[in-house]
Amino acid sequence: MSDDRLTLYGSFTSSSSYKPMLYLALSGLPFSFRTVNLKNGVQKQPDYLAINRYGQVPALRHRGLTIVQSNVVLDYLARTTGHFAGGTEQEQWTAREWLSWEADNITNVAKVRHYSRFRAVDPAVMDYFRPLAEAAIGFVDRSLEGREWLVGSGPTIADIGCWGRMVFMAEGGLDIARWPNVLAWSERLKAMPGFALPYDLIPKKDQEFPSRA
Ligand SMILES: N[C@@H](CCC(=O)N[C@@H](CS)C(=O)NCC(=O)O)C(=O)O
Repeated sequence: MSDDRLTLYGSFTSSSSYKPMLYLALSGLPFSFRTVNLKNGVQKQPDYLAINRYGQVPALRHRGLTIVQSNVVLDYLARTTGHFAGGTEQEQWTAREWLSWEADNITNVAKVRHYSRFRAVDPAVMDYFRPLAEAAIGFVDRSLEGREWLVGSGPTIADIGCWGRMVFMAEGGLDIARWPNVLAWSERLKAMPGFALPYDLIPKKDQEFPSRA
């Protein structure tokens, strides 16, 4: 396989994997998908740890480079393939700023979903994380007041990163209808060519994705 071809490692249940998958789907770029079975612990096995020392998905390989951490992968893809980077230099920095913010905050949405779906925790743990998740979604909702996208006048990696990590919110009992601006923004994303939700987009097996020209 050519070194120039993008290869993404991920899992179909993972919001972190969904973020770069969605980027690639919206960009229509060709890429190879390699599934990492989280249930079987493949992410902690030596072969995969050699790719991602944190033992997590996603990971991207391209031109001899290995890029991990979903937001760094988004930044890398925007820089190298030129989509969704933001128009002005200020917008490009603001988009990256959102990614850093989301890693601190929207991650609470992913935690609430994780504890609801995959691992039962003491109710006190949920009592701690749920308000943090709601506050993060609320912040995005207020930021979208009177605007279509988080940064500038078009979609950027900020939208893909923030939406991508909150996409499973309903599995955590967080009803998107409570946040009308977030709901409208999600509908705008859904209207973009190539858009799909995670269970429709991320395969359970290795797959080659052709260019969507
Ligand atoms: N900060 C990381 C988080 C990655 C992450 O939490 N990945 C999860 C799936 S969404 C994972 O691999 N979990 C399996 C594990 O930790 O063993 C990123 O954004 O890439």
